[in-house]
Amino acid sequence: MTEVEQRIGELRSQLHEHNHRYYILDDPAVPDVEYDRLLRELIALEDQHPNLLVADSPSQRVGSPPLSAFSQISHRLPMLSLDNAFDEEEFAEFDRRVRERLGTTDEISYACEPKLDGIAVSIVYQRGVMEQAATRGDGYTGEDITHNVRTIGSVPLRLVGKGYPELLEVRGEIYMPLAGFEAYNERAKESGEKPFVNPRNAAAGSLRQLDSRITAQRPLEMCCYSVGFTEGGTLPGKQAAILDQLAEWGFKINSESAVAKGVRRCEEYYQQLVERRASLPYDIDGIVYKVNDLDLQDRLGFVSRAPRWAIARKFPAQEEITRILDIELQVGRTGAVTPVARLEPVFVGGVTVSNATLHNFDEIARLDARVGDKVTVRRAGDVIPQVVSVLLECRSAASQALTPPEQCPVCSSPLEREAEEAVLRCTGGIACSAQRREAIKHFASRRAMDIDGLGDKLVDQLIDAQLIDSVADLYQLSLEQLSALERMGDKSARNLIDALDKSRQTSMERFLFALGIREVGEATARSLAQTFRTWEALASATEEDFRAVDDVGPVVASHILEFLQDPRRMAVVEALLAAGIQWPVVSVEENERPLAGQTWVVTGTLQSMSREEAKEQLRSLGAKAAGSVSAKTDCLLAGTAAGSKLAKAEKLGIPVLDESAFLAMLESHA
Ligand code: 9MJ
Repeated sequence: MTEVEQRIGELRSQLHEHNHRYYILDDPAVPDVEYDRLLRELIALEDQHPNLLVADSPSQRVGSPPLSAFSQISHRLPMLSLDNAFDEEEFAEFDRRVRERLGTTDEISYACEPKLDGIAVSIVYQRGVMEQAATRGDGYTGEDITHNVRTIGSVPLRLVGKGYPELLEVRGEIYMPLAGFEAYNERAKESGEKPFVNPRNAAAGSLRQLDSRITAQRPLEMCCYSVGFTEGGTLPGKQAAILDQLAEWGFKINSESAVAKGVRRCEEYYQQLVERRASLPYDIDGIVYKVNDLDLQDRLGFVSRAPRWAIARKFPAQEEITRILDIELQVGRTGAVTPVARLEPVFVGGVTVSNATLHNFDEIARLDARVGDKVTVRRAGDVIPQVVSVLLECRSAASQALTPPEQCPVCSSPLEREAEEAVLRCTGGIACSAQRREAIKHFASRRAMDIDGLGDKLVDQLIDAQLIDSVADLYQLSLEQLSALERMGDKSARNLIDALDKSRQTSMERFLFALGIREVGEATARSLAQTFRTWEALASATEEDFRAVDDVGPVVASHILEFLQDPRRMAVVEALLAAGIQWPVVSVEENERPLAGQTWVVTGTLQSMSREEAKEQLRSLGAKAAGSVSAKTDCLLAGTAAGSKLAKAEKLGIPVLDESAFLAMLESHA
């Protein structure tokens, strides 16, 4: 072997390993720059020695010159579709048929898997090397998308471990995770390209490229859920064990998969996943239940195009068609004018939706949305409903495009549009009653001053009754004024006064966040509070002082200064401080705090406090509270019913604390 051959071999095996750790284990061993350096070295060597290039080289992930057309591939075993169950009763019916066919009254064990909403593919490995990938097509013949699938990081080009069959066909779903989808669309909109309507279309469009260098730029993932044709080897006899085996060979499998015995347990699995659907990092459109035992699967067999041993329990649709009745303009806390579509009510994503945001006037122009149009509305999880597209073919000839306004619809101040920004903004500031109204709602909200019982409706009621006009007026409210309000009993009035009282004792970061200074979110408020500690110190700081604070750039600094130089806003702050709002001034230096430099993750249900309160406690001890477990996590605080985060922490060997140990730790630092 020449020196070059040897070096190429080393680089390939290092890159395969790094890739597996990054995409499958979520535990990268080297920083991205090091990976890129190794990859560049490999590509350079292969360019100089084209005779040494092989199809499973990690260099092939960057894509290859375009094909002229897709060729067809016949599946060795047909790729079946799934029957659907739309409610619990239909699933129970399916389970009855399964048991009847098997002649048993015993409860059946089902492998339960989230049903990813992507593109089904088949990938063939010969002696552990990826050889061919195809779409499902009509189930018998699909399109050859090998060149594109090779670019997907979570698809192993070469299997790891041992014992895989000589010929192995795996099946799974290629999808675009939500974060990647949103980032892609953001960039597409900025550069004037057409964004994708949903993650599924994004995955389909990305795989339909003849030029795999384009696919390589798209944030796609592949998750395996079954084995198709095999030759020369044996596989476990249970679906769940097959998934574990696939993971050992280097495939990504879904960490939410579980086995449930009997209809009731399957329904519990459904309920907990429906509840968590919105917080998953990818779109799912249901759950696939598969009879776990492969011998039983064989006995059940197939009917026409679908197996008798599996069924897809569908979630409520996340997209529906309805009509725009009107387009109204809302003025937000920072003056941003948001066009909102009033819709003919429609049931979507599990709720009735009658409003959807249109974001801004650029978005209206891009969609070409008009009053009277038929539109597709999407509501995925907790996100606010969106208008995703207009059915132009249904448009009436009389419809008219909307022209952006020049004045605030509430206070008539001129609207302005900042460079690089899509939003129109009311220049009225605190003089605009809409901005004041939203500012009060924000001030009272849970993450801000956390004034218990003071929700949006009550703020509206207080403003409409002319009892308050700015946040400072909240602390002048009397029991008599409140008790006199409609739908407000003496007890509720008392509770609100108590809640207001309680909110006077706060933290500087909550107060700063509550003021609603543009671009000052919770993290920035925290940094500002840690730096300045008192209002006086902050109010007398210079632009330079602000720029020296963590995550404060020139834009944020200018917004803070603008706030401090606005006499009306400063009068409100003075009134709030005079009303008794105060916080303890922490004296411990940042890096002297007991958990300084550590990153913690909180998961599961805690009995003695909310997760948010636990995070606040951790931050007060100097730790950072992160949202997900990674190799960088120092400790996981796990309450009851902790799920995938706990599993991941255990896999990565990260220390886990239960609630009582956590309380003991807090006690020791008190
Ligand atoms: C998806 N889409 O996630 C199946 N699927 O099994 C899972 N699809 C399937 N399994 C047999 N997890 C046919 C389709």
